[in-house]
Amino acid sequence: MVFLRGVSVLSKIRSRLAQQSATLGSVRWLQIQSASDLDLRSQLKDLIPEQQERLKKLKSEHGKVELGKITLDMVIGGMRGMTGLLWETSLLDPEEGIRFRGLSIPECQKVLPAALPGGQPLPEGLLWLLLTGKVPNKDQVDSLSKELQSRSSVPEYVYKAIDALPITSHPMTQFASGIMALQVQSEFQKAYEKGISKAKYWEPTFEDSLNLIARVPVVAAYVYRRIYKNGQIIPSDESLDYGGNFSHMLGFDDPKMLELMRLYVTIHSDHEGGNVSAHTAHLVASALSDPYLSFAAALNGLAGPLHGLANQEVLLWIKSVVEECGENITTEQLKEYVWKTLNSGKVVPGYGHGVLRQTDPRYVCQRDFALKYLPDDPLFQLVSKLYEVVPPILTQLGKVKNPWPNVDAHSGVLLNYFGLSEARYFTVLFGVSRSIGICSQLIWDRALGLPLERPKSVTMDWVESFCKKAA
Ligand code: NMX
Ligand code: MLT
Repeated sequence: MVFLRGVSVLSKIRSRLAQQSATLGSVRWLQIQSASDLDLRSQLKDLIPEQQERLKKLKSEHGKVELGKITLDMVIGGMRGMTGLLWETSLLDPEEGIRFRGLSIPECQKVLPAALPGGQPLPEGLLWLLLTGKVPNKDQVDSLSKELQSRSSVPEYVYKAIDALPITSHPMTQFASGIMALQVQSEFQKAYEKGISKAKYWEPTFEDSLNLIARVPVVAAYVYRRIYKNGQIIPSDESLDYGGNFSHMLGFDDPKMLELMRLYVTIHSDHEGGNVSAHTAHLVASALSDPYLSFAAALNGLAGPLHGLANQEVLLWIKSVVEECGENITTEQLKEYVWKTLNSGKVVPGYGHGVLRQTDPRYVCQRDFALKYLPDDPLFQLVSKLYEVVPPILTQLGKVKNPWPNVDAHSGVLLNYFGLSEARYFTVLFGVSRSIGICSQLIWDRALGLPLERPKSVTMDWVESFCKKAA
């Protein structure tokens, strides 16, 4: 029954999304562009002054408007529900999930250019959308694909830096170290050392960001092949798009896996600004650390099990269920297994969220993908069974604010089906995807002149005396 409730939640979300897509044409900024505007940088150059003016006006006209109340619960509760950041590229609604520049995932699947007719969106298209707020046409996306290809060369010392680590180091450690080594080529750092004016900060940030986005899949594929495929590196295929080529460099050429990678990168790219990785990047970049330094810091947050590492934890946990109880596990056995996990003081990975209060639409679109391409896969069936079993148990605990699955509950079984079965590697895929959202916003951070982030902290003594006075 709970599963049916889940399904009815899915269909509610779908019908709401369908309604919203009907109103798509009325979204003010949404424009399908003409084929002549192929240069992303010059598009941004045109957009920046108008957005700077917009922010200036907001500050001068509404700077003192209160956006909410700050309670002690918020201060000691991880700032949940506290509005504290400007993040232009996406916005998360607790009930309906993420919107990229106003577009939901199904809307992106509908309007963003694809590699195949009716196929999954190309991540380059999403990058264009996040940066400009405009839906690109196929020519623009192809041109951006080529531009990223042309920026994708990785210096030899990056591989050497990774090779200096034991092969047993966690893939995220190797990946983040590779990103730090890429920093040697930062254009922002060079420009700052030469004394660049504030008004131009966004330009080397743009260069670093595009270079970084272009190079992360190459570094990530190197880490994968180094650890799991005896260091046999697969060269890039320049005829392929960003997501397709990433899958190819990892060693997976099944056209369905290429489609999965395009979907995967698109949906993991951005999740507004408060999540640990995005917020970390924004904070570090606010000190004018360049995009490489900021993104490497973000990756270290993503590597935590309550954030991006949950995708690793989910597949390992699912495999431990199968190992202990077999693939044909009954609902009763599965319930017992979930309770065993909870009673040993662990969380059920892939369930719950800091903001979402419904099934994550990123879970929904991955489920749709599985229903289309791998409906009979035993691990997919187990994931579906978990959707039936876990939410009522978490609800029964009485403290979990969102008992529904998040993005990580589904990604592992899809990758595993196509042969990418090394769970410890999964968070690197999340990291590659997140470079797109984070770097897009970092360009806007510098274009809008956002300041150093420095919230106030207090001690318990301070709180006690404040509360005494307030009583
Ligand atoms: N299993 C068991 N307990 C849970 C779960 C879960 N899946 N989710 C929340 N809780 C507990 C949580 O640990 C806390 O317990 P306590 O008061 O004893 O510390 C209580 O419920 C209240 O937590 P919430 O307010 O519901 O959740 P919060 O916003 O603090 O945390 C997560 C959100 C995502 C960290 C939490 O739901 C979780 O640990 N989930 C499992 C890990 C996971 O899937 N993370 C991936 C999130 C998505 N991503 O990619 O980043
Ligand atoms: C994310 O994609 O960053 C996660 O869902 C976590 C979050 O939004 O807090």
